[in-house]
Amino acid sequence: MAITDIGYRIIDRVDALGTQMSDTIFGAPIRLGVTGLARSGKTVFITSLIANLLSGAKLPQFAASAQDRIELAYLIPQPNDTIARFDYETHLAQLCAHPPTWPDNTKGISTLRLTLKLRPTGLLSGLRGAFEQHIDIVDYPGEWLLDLCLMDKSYEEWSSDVLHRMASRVFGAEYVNALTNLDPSDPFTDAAARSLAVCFTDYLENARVAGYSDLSPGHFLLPGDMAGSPALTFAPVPKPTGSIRKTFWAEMKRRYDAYKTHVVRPFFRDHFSKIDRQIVLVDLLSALDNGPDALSDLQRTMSDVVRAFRPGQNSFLTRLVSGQRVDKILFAATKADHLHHTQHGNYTNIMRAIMDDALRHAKFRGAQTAALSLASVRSTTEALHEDHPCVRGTLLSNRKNTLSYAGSLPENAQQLLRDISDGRSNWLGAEFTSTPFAPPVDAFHPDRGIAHIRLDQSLEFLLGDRICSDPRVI
Ligand SMILES: Nc1nc2c(ncn2[C@@H]2O[C@H](COP(=O)(O)OP(=O)(O)O)[C@@H](O)[C@H]2O)c(=O)[nH]1
Ligand SMILES: [Mg+2]
Repeated sequence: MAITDIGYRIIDRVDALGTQMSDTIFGAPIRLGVTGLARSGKTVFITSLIANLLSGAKLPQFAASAQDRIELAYLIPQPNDTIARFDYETHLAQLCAHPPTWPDNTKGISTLRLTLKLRPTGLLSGLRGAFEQHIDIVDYPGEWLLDLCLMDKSYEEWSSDVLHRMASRVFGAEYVNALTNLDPSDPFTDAAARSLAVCFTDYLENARVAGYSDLSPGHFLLPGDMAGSPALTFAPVPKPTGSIRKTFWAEMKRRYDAYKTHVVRPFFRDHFSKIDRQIVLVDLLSALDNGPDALSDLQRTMSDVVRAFRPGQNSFLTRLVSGQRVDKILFAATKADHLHHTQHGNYTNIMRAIMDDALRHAKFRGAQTAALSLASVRSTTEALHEDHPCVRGTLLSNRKNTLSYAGSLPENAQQLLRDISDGRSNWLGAEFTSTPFAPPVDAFHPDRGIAHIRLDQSLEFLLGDRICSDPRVI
């Protein structure tokens, strides 16, 4: 069945139910944030979530589905006119192509409104028709959350921190060299600003490739629709000693402040502060594969990410989200289909240990949190090879069907944390690999949706209570 046919089929089903809709009661919309660093699996997660709900697939761990309470799921126009629509149809078409491909990289924020028509429960179930629950899904880069730390930092402090970290990184040499050719007390020129900003963006890209996660300003690598604007054309420069009036440095400072005012603040005010439920996706297996340094960096970044969910720690955020707060946060290690199910428990334990540490550092209280491991699109099958629990799938690199063993994840995650604190460059007595798999052929079935691992359990944690209680009438 073509994707467009699926769309029409859903519209037909909505039309058929149209007459019963008139007495529908609406629950308050649930705003579900989906975030994570680049390549953590946000686009694939949202695509699979929508495909599974629209197709009416059975989701045994999602009570509303297991109890057959979802009469219908459909997409309607989003209420927010100012952000891109999540391009569900194109992403699904890519997964369904022959050969199937993963969705293209996305570089900004997008949203989609999914509506569930639900059969009521409890005392009212015999008296009342179905009610509608809107779910506004908001996909945004986790890197943007890291910009929160800029709100309390002056340009001078930020520049000095960045230049200090850069000095110890080999790939920082090019930027350091570019700075030696520049006198910050010279008058400002646009050409110099642009070339320095490009050089600084290259540095951030190299830092990302090397596995570092301190990549703010978050919009440099993921600019959304602000690419090329002056607010995104600045870079760290040391303060000149003399007067700063009309200097290159002064204009860089002005642009840094403009970035905070016109880029960071609107994101937190217009989008982030409105979220009530949040899933944070983490490509934990890649970090394990890259070694103790990468896992330690991920752990530090996660501490910075969760700070955004604890408004009390930041005066700017406290003012924005007074009264409104995220009340459930799920931390999910993605791509669990790279591992045999016997390892999933250990994978989840590592996710939990990383977050325990991050939450403790943020002195986090308030929202209910949980950790699990999931695969949005299951791309492998399980196999045993010489007593090793393996998975089999098509490698993304050469499209060959291959047996893969990701390594044996330790039962006790503290062992990994010890390797980090001992400053080891490799894991002690362990090795992990996370070779990327291609999506499976015919990943999507019009009635059965997309095979996944624990996507339904994630939905139950994130939405279950709001969907199973009677709606708050608005
Ligand atoms: N095997 C497997 N790979 C996945 C899964 N989800 C994401 N990936 C891989 O991770 C890449 C990045 O996913 P994407 O959703 O685009 O990440 P985003 O940048 O956070 O939106 C994809 O291109 C896939 O290679 C999954 O459930 N299983
Ligand atoms: Mg994406």
